[in-house]
Amino acid sequence: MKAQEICLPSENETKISAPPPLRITDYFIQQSARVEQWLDRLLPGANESPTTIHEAMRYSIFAGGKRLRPTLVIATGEVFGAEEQALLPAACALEMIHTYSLIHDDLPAMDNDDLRRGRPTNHKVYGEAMAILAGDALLTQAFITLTKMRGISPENQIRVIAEVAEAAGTIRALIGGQVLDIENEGKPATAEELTAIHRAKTGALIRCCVRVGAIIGGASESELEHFTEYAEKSGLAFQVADDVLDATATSEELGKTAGKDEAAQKATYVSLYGIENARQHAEQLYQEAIAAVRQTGRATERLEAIARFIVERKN
Ligand code: GRG
Repeated sequence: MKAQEICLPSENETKISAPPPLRITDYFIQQSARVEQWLDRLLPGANESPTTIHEAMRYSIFAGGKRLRPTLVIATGEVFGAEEQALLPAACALEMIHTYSLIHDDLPAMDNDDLRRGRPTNHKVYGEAMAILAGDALLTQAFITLTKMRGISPENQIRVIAEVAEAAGTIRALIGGQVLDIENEGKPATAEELTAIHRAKTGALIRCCVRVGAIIGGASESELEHFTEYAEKSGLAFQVADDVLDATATSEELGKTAGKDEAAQKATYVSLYGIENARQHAEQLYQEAIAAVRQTGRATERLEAIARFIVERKN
């Protein structure tokens, strides 16, 4: 309900004050706790043999993190009143894939990083071989997890599995984006090339989260298009904000090494546009994202607040 539509109660009516709307940071805290409970149940226990791999998987997944991707699945599903028993396994599967990509991204053969989510990276603790396997195992566990969805039709479950597999793959997707990123290292990139890399490397998974939430909720094809546009704009805004943070925040604030882009002479939105223009670009993407989702006529305030969070976040 919009503010101007709220009717004041007459004097003899009992005043029942509505609970204040949940602040988006509180919503993230709530959903993170919920996701972590489910992750704990969905992952093999740390005492399960062979214990080293299960410890390594759990080390990175329970190291913190904003839980943006699972929160997007849940918030989108909630727009349609989707079932928890379907939404939460999907949300956890996407967090497992995201965490696998972070473990592999930090490896010496990739970004060679020592710090992630405020802790030593997986390979620093468990060694390179175990970190590779922990990433592989999280990716595999994600698909096991998707078979555990309940309260969803078999057709929609298969659609969800296909969406996730494609987003983690090579064509305009996670691995493909990483390949483009590696091949463009040390070369100047145009805005179009940079956008193509980020649409794939970062954007595909974010897009997938929103689409999966909408599919589980039973969105119509036209609704799915609007939600997809929201997700694509938000995904790019996420990456622009990430480039700004890499240039402006400290490693302590980020929980990962700051200033890496400039040190590696990487093409970023900041190197292309400068910090202020990059911020404005993120703001414009945010406006486009919320305009897209509002076209559904659904109650999308929470998704709009998440898009705002994406551009204003501090880590
Ligand atoms: C190596 C075969 C193989 C596949 C992996 C490494 C990889 C493919 C893709 C890289 C994906 C990647 C690391 C993209 C960067 C996206 C990004 C800015 C991630 C950080 O996300 P946040 O800020 O992290 O949401 P938290 O820790 O909060 O979850």
